[in-house]
Amino acid sequence: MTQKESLLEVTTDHLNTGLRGIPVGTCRTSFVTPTEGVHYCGYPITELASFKPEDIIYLLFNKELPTPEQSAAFCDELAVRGALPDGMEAVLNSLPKDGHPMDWLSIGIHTLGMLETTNDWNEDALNLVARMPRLMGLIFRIREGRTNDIPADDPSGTLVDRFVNTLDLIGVDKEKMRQVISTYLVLHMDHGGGNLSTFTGKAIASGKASVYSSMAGAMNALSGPLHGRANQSCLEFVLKVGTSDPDKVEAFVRGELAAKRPIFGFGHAVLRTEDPRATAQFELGAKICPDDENFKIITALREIAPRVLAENPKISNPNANVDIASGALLYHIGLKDPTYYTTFFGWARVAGIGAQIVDERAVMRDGKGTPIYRPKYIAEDQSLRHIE
Ligand code: AMX
Repeated sequence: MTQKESLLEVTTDHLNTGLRGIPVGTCRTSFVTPTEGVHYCGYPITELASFKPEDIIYLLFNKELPTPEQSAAFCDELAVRGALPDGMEAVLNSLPKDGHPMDWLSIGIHTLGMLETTNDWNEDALNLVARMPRLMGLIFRIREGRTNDIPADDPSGTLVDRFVNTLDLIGVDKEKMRQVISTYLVLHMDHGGGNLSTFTGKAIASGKASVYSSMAGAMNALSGPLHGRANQSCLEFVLKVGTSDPDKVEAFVRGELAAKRPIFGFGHAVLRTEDPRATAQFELGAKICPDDENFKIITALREIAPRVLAENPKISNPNANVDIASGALLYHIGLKDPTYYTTFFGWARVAGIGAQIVDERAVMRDGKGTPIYRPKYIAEDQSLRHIE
């Protein structure tokens, strides 16, 4: 965008709408279209779904996919950055065990910043990316009281390996676990500039709070049931359906709608087709767990719910969204407690939000960065004619 052009005429109708649709900035990492969903740096997500997470993180930070040599060097760089500072475990050990895992994640990230900050945007963002797998694994283990014999971290492993090794669940298929988490991370890393958690993280960073403080705030935003926590609700919904019998599933869907409850895992604010991130997860599920009961339920829902929802002309998109399948896959690999699911979303988003914070702080406006966020609020007792 080189010349001044009007993007939107702001009217009183825009007030108290949560800034919906109001252009406020540019985003270098991703955008969402109604037909192909999210694109990372110009690539539609369908083309990226099978890449390894490290390559997508490289893409988001560098705006180009790495060559094999660059990919190997970046993995080495993450290994060097990956060790958690001393003191982290002691803080996690002191947290209330019944606190929500998202609160643990936020406090964990904040604590990392208190223990060690370089105050360089790019350094801190990449250090945080590299430290997330160990932090995630420790949150699970310490929260669940599995504090004996936690395997030592090996930062030279892949990001996903380091989480799986720290978690060290017995009796699970660790290869499937790696596949599901790897795909999950890639699909969830970024989603444009204006979603609540990304916007919140960038807003906090605009006051020059550290990457860690900004990311902890972003995680708090993500934890809300209308935002990231929808993936927890979605698996709870699937468990409530409880059957893959088509007639019973249809009756269940109609019953929920009659009771004015949402059909979780369907609908989208921007997309007008099935979310390609849902399609990718269905493809993975068909490969690794076609006979899993929850996978059969979501497969039945995918067939039936769009037809039923389409009977309501108000619903702009009756198709499956990203949250329909992720919970069933995480459950299948042995992660049975849905209260943890949003932490995986948060882990993935640390890459996208981190890259966007670096762009806004160190790249935009020829490196000067965007100014501190300061949208205008109109006092209720004043005439609104200022903006008419
Ligand atoms: N079940 C029941 N009602 C639905 C619905 C669904 N799956 N999807 C849309 N609707 C309703 C809306 O609540 C709205 O009703 P209202 O006019 O009475 O307020 C009406 O249909 C029109 O909504 P819309 O313009 O099609 O969508 P939206 O942008 O307002 O909402 C979303 C989008 C995702 C919040 C909504 O589809 C929804 O609540 N889905 C179910 C919950 C869910 O899956 N959340 C995860 C979202 C994950 C993501 O990808 N963002």
